[in-house]
Amino acid sequence: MTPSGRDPSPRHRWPRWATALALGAPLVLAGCNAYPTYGANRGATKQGQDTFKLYSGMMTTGIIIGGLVGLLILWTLFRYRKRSDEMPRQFHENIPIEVLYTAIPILIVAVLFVFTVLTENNVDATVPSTVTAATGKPVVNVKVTAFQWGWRFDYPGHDVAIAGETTNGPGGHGPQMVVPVGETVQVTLVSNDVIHGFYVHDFNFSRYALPGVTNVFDLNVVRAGTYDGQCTQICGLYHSEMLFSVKAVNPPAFATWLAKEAGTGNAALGAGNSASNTPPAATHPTPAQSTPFAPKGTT
Ligand SMILES: [Cu+2]
Repeated sequence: MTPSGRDPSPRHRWPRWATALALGAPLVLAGCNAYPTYGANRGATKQGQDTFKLYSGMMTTGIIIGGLVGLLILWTLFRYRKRSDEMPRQFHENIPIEVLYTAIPILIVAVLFVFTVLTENNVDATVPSTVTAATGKPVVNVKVTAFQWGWRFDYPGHDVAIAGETTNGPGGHGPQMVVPVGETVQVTLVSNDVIHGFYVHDFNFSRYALPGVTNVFDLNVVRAGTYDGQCTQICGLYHSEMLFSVKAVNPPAFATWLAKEAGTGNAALGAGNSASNTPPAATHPTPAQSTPFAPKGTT
């Protein structure tokens, strides 16, 4: 054995279990679909699940790389710690290592970039609204109009509209948009006045509602349930109360609901809702509409 007791070959320095972990962990994670959440929502829509997988994958990659870098730093600290007053070998550069530590980060960023673009394309993809006849897969169209301070959900061709302001509506959570599970819901998002944001936490999804701009996106809800949504752009006095919810039900229940609403001409959401087939009277609350929004404790 040499005086230092070290084997100069680096091949034996990398424990086999570490190699197996570094190479095997991503494969295992990808294979058994066990994406760790890291506190994020798994997504109640196909699009939201795609976003979640990207987030989870990015976090896992970051943790593995961060851990690897930490281990390498520790290893370097111990491996090359000062052992004597003898001057260590002096040299200027190590071209292979420099090429390696430039190429590897570029490769990592490139891979993450590709996954990001693919996910964005999946989330932004919209099926043509004529797809119904072609594939037999229904597309439910909902026109969502944001206004100060509420939401209006129109179901074109069905004579159904739901409009509500701030915290009225089911559970004090604004107007409710009803959609079927397992079908493509195509949302056409517009704003009547200022910039608003259509955001549903459980969908991992947010999109601007811009005056003069029409944003179209698809939602494929995969789990029945009621999901809270809210405006995410500060849009005036009652922005914080500009709530809504999305109720996802099975297709037969949705068809029944749609027929019932079309039959009555009103969206029966319970007392306190300004729900009708006529557009909101004004972009801004009328004096009568404003009453419930009077600042608390001033009456
Ligand atoms: Cu808003």
